[in-house]
Amino acid sequence: MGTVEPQVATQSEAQTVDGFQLVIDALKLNGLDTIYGLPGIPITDLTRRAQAAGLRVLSFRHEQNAGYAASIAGFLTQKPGICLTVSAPGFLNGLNALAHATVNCFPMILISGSSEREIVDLQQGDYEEMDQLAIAKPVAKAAFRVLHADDIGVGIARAIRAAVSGRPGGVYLDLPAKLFAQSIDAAAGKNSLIKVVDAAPKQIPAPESIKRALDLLRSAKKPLIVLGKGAAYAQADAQIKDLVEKTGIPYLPMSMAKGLLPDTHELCASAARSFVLPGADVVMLIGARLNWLLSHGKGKTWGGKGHKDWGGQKFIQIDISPQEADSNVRIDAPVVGDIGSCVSALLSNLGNLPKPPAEWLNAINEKKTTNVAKMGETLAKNPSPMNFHSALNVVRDIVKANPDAMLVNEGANALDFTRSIVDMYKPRKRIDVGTWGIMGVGMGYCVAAAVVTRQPVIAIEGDSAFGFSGMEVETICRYDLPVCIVIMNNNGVYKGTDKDPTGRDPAPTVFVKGARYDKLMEAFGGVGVNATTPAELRKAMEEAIRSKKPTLINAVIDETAGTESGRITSLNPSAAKKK
Ligand code: ADP
Ligand code: TPW
Ligand code: MG
Repeated sequence: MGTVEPQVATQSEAQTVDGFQLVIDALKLNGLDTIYGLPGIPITDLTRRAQAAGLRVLSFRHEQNAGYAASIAGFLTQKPGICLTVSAPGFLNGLNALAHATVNCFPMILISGSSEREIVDLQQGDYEEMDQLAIAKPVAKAAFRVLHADDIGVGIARAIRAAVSGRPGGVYLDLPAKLFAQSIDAAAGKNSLIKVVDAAPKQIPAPESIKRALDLLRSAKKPLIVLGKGAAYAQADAQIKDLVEKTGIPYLPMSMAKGLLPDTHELCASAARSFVLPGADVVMLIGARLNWLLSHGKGKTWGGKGHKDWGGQKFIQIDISPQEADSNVRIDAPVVGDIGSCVSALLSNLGNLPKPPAEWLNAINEKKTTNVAKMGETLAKNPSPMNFHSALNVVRDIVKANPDAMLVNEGANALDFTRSIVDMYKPRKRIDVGTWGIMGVGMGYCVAAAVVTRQPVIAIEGDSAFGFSGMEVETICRYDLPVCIVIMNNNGVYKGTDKDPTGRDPAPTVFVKGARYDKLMEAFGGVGVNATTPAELRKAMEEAIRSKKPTLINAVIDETAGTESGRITSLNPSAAKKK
């Protein structure tokens, strides 16, 4: 603070404003009040002055985690999450998250300081020299560089529009060191800032596309709705609930769409996934892509005989991107627009759409009943050592009792089992590895989830997954966030039983046996608990939620319990359930 105040005073006396201040003012003007980042030349003073100006500046231990935090803040708020890094190495550390944001359609802006253009472009070996703009472009939805202070307003406005309009994504904004120190006339500076009007305009679907979709639904004998994370992002929760309930069509939520309607809803077909996908005749995708997570809309998952075989379904696809349709299989009725507008248009034109035949609904319910009963039996067991099921049975109860809590989830078995066992009750409560199945999002997500929602956060982490961002437990303690991390500790990747056939080293998938991750939390003043039984886990989780203290529970899981889960089919909850 001591260094900040005189600077501000000097500026106002001289009636000038510098680049630092213009960046801060442009962010504030657009309601971007939180920065996830890591300081250093040339952006250290930007972090200090942003904090002094009232922005929330959350400082991380590694830029990748700050970036993941920004990306998920974007998903949760529909405003671009801001990640701020230093040049070359800091920028590169943030780049993974930028790519993640783009791939997952989360709005985010990675702002990185950069070195002297003249030196970088002549490759004369500047401090942290790198042509960052060129490197960011292939993984960003858009990338911009600002060279003059009076263009900062435009640069930030363009970055915001690019991040949130149409299909959201990651945007890179390159701010060279020299820019921050440039001073311009204060009035001209103020005038150069842009408060973005209608950053993500509604996109109304064409009436004929609505008619086409409804005609197809009318012809369906076995209709199915698939809800994706685009539907969760769109915050059209009431319309989506209405659509499902008024049409009576069973729905399948993708991982991050769980809870859009409660997983316990009578029309939720999650527990009959491997029955409804091949069985459906008309499938309406709402904010979900037919990518690998849905087996590309073909093959055995969809009732096709071979890997490339089409199952015969007709598809309706609601998506904001006009290019998404036909990316994997034929889409018979594309509906292009924002989900809120599309679903509203469907609702107001439903007319006398018949309810799905009872035969289809009964068959689904039968499957659900059988599968739920089977799962119930498995969950009720209490083996020693604890396994994924007996531990997740506890998590399931805790989440049920705390439906507003955020659930962060990553790992392989720790992911697949949690997704299929732990029911979600409210929209946008479950955040996870997303489209890439990426490990390392955990602690960054925890920080952003706690900061954005002000709700308790529960993180269910594989021991390997946790390791990618584990140092951020210090960040969680520093900001005293109500985060309860549960490490499903099975001594490694998938399981802890592999051996090096030569006997020389530990196997590549195996970690230190009996590691005590709980001690890591204690090192920074948080609560660490070692839990070897479901009862101990329950007690520790309840206490964490009650106390709101940063807590890490090392849940000791049978090291033989997991399955090799790097396969595509492992993301199918019913496949995971069978094992
Ligand atoms: P999931 O992994 O849950 O299946 P995807 O990430 O594959 O979901 O798909 C999300 C889709 O949602 C993307 O195709 C994206 O274009 C779309 N989308 C995102 N936001 C909106 C919106 N507001 N309106 C319509 N479509 C959207
Ligand atoms: C950035 C590959 C997929 S799942 C996983 C790895 C390394 C870890 C699984 O072990 P974990 O879970 O977390 O202990 P569990 O319960 O099965 O034991 N690097 C990145 N992303 C991915 N997806 C990988 C590697 C991977
Ligand atoms: Mg593990």
